[in-house]
Amino acid sequence: MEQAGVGSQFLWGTATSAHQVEGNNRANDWWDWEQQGKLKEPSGVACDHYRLFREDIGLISSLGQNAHRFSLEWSRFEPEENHWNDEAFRHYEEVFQELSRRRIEPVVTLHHFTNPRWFSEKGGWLEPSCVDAFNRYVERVVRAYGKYVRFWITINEPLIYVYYSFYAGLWPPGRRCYKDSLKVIRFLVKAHKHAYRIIHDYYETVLKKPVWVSFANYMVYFSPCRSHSLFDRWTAAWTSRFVNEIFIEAAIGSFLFYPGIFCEYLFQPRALDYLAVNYYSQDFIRFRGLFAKPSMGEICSKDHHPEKIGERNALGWNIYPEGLRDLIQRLRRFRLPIMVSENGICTPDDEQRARFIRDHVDVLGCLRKDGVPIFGYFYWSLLDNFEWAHGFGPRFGIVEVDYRSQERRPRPSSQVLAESCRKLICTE
Ligand code: IFM
Repeated sequence: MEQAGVGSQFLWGTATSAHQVEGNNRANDWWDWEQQGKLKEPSGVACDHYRLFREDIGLISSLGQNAHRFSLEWSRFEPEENHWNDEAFRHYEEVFQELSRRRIEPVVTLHHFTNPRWFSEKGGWLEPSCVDAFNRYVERVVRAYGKYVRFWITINEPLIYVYYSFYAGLWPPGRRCYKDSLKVIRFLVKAHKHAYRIIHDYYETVLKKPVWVSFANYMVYFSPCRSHSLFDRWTAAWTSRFVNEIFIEAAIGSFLFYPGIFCEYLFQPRALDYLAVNYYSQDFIRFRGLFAKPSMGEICSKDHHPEKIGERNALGWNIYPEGLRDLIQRLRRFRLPIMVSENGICTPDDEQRARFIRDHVDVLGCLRKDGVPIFGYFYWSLLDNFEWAHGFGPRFGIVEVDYRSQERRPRPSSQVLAESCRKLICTE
């Protein structure tokens, strides 16, 4: 089955990001933040994946996966402004070669929450020069690795990044400012659009082969806290539109939704070739007041009726596979192929993980039968890893990591992932 122009093979596997698995990413802003004691534990050597990448790729291959999503660490390529590190270029070249030797399709993220220290010290994503700085790096790595890559993800979860780093102040640079948050969203949209153009120009003029570019969109299924309340329902719908679709609308230039804030994107050329969806959970929304700041709704922390909530993961997020169905159905209006670029659960109970995978992949099976062009599924994550401010506590991996010995032990759910994805492919 040709999947809406992206090739015939359904891509499935696992996702990781550099800072969470590689270890010793000393030249980025997260490293500094950790050294300042802002978190309960620092990333340190993490999963030592920078050194153990061959074994880990071997593991991916032995688990039958045909694709792998990972990120390049900008601060390794450019540890000082305009100083490019050959060792980093050689390292990732070896990663791409190993993936290619094992016939594993790479899906490559260019920005996954971390920035080089020098970039942050210059003002980071609040400084207008950020767009050029980011795109200098994009240009270099696209030239270096374009021959290996068909699917790029420019920025991972832009709104999550903005929320934690510029609004809630929990991630570097620790800002708590609504205005700054809007400013950063603008720069991220701009950076994405420039990166999109750079990638397409290079593939069109030099590589002369097709390429697909997107960003990874974090999506939450928002339900009204009190289902009988019109206000809660309306607020949940509004929140969903803002959180789940604002960046997509900006990227495709159809921004009719927030005139005055982002109408500058209206009628700009489309800068999106597929939709990359990161989906984990459901949240309940309660109306606070029409003029409440920063928003008229808030996430309701109240306990809801157990039937309404179902299971939770180890961080207390509500698990709701049906939410994935609804969110993807809504995305159909964009008429773009869809990849689930992250979906996962942190839990000490691997049977719960197996159930989670089955339930979510089943939803994709039904959607595909309905003709929705879903062409990939990536479980988060290959390995247990550094879960940002939560440290190493939450275990997301289908492969268990012993952080003392760096031993890897595939969990039974890794087989469930393989079975579920194969079933999905076979029942076409
Ligand atoms: O670990 C993160 C990842 O970096 C981005 N998406 C959500 C994951 C789980 O919280």
